[in-house]
Amino acid sequence: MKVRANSPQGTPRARRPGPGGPHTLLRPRSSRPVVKVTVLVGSKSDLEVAEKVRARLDEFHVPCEVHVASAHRQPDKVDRLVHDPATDVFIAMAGLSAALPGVVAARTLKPVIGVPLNRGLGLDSLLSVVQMPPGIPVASVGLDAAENAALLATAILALKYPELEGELQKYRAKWRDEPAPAPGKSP
Ligand code: RP5
Repeated sequence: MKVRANSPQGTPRARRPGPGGPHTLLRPRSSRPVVKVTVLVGSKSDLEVAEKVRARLDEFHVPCEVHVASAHRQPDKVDRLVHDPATDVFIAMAGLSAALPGVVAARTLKPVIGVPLNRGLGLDSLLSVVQMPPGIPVASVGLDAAENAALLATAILALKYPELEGELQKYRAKWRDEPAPAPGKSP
């Protein structure tokens, strides 16, 4: 079967938004939201960073769900969430030994963005996420880097939903006029 460029699983490339306004294709048709990005965090104590991801994705009108699901303490829950067919991109964040991004990546072929959280040494979670063994990749961003995780997820989604390119362009244009914040801080 011939697969068109930018058409995952051979589905036709998403059209530009119609009269319904921006991101028609990202809007749910039924009452149940269509999830595009699923964020998993290892603990309730990680929710603050996850909410920053949600806030950025909300600005881009990208549907997002956040779940607490520890790789060590709730492996069955992680498994259930990873097999949700509505998710296009996963963002997994955890501190300390931070197994969650790798565990999610081991169970799906979809892109997984890992966010190491600055909880113990900092280096512990960073290396746990970055140093994945060959064959099971995780796209790691920096410590607590919620903003970059959301932007990377949006860039991946833009391959399937081209209307998101406009959001990313607007975002970049804003950066040209504003000074960069300190590392790990959202603008
Ligand atoms: C990790 O251990 C979590 O991701 C969290 O960052 C850290 C501490 O967890 P709690 O003791 O707050 O549950 O698994």
